[in-house]
Amino acid sequence: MILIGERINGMFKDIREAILNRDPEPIRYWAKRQFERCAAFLDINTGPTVDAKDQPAVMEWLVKIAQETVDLPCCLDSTNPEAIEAGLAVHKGKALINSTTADQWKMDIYLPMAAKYGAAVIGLAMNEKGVPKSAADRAALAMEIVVNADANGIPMEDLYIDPLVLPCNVGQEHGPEVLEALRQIKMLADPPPKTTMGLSNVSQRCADRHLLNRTFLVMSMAAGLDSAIVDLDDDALLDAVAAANILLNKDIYCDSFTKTFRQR
Ligand code: THG
Repeated sequence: MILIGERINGMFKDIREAILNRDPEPIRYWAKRQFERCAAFLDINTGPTVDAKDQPAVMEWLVKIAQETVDLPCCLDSTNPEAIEAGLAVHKGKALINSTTADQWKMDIYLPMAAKYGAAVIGLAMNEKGVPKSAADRAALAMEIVVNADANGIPMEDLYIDPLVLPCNVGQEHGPEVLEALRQIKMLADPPPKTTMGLSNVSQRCADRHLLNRTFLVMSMAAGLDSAIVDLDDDALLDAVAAANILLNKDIYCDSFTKTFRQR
């Protein structure tokens, strides 16, 4: 499982304030903490309160601080192509662009950008009409992204398809469709793209968030999930990933499998 730490996101109050005051300490704290807790990438999102015109500079600042602190690549999370490119320009190693949709005009911006910088890219299974209801419609949009990524010379191991997870208290019928979409995406393309999701979406404004998160994560792993943007501060989530890695034969069993998983 490729774990992407969700915490450097301006939707969280401490990060929002750090950005406002240009205080690098909270960014350094969460970079280090998520590194220690198995992050393979750090999601970096300026959050909803930063003005569009300031987003490129803030993204650049966040990426620089994060990569000065730990040796990890970033998942550049923004709907602003200028912010993504500003992050790519200062990024060390292979970045992950988060994200394009299946809209042609967006793919025409982000896929050449990924090729230019040698970055990987997340493709959301949605378009201007929104998030599809059914697994089949999600998979169809995923295949449009697969075809366009291939045309831009992006190898399938660098494409991460996100079937889009919605909060289960408002979009409960989406849960099984997301699981089925993961299975279909792995069957329809050969070689298949990688898959990812914003796991914490599933439990937003719900009770027992950690239980919902880890239950949906192991179900998704069984359906073909390769990666997820997650809350790495959740001990039970990390243990569930360690167990699922054993049960899906992705890691070799040993009696200390939870402890071994955390030794990066
Ligand atoms: N797909 C992709 N990228 C994504 C998402 C996705 N990036 C953003 C998001 N979704 C994933 N990251 C988060 C981060 C935090 C939360 C949910 C998803 C979250 N935050 C608390 C809340 O809203 O209740 C905030 C708590 C606080 O303010 O302290 O749940 O789906 N590709």
